[in-house]
Amino acid sequence: MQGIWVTELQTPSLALSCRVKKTLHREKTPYQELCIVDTEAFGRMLLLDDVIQTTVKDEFVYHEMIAHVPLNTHPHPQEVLVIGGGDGGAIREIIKHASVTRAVLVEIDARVVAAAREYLPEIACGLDDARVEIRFEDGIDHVRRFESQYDVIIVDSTDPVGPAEGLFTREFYQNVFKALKPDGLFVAQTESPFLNGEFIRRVYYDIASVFPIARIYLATIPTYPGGLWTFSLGSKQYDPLEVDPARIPRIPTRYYSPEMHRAAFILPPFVEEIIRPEEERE
Ligand code: SPD
Repeated sequence: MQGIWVTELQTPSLALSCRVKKTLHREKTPYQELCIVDTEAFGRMLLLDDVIQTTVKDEFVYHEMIAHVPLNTHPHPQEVLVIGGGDGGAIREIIKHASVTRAVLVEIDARVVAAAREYLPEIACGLDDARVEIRFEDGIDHVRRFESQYDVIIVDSTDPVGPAEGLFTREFYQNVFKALKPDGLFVAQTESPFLNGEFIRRVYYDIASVFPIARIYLATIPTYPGGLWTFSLGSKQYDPLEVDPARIPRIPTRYYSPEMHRAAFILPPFVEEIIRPEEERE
């Protein structure tokens, strides 16, 4: 192999490597190692602690699916909270919704936002919208402090290791429930069904123990481990499966559509198996 390559060790025996055209930025923040490289295959790429977070070429899939599925499940989302998501991609999608009056971004690491503004402007471009408030604080503490505040909460976190671990606990979901209005809902990124089946099962049942409606949906994200990614949704009232496609506003997107909204919840049998109740398992 020639030249410089960036490698994410996705498991101890599996890696994804991309040839690097240029390293644009590297720093150790108070929270993590932050790196932005320009790759031949996926364009500019943000890595945190050597884990790919987003790339200019495939970020639209993740950001559209983490934002529009919950926002179009709620009939009139106004106040939206994003936990993590310092690159701004989820915010860019949220502010496409005319009903949204306030989008709060709670990101623990100010350096992620600064680097995204400088090197990933096509992703961070919504951060200066007048409806957006950015707070550099811990998302776990933030939801503890609020009651009946948000219509939608989006957990756009790193993998469930280190500081993000607390975003995948039953206690956190109970605080998210409390911070949501009586008809609110939340979604979180929840890893690869090929590599993290037991984790997805545990999260699904924790969400189902707190919210009356729990669902899982999928999207194809080539730079994430396994290439197929899950999102887990907990809702107090609205079921994403009951959304009328005719009611979904046509907003400019490249992966999400009213048809994809429904299709994303159709799970292949091996993913159904991950969340099948214990007594129905073979
Ligand atoms: N394996 C990496 C998962 C990262 C998910 N969050 C990415 C943040 C993009 N806004």
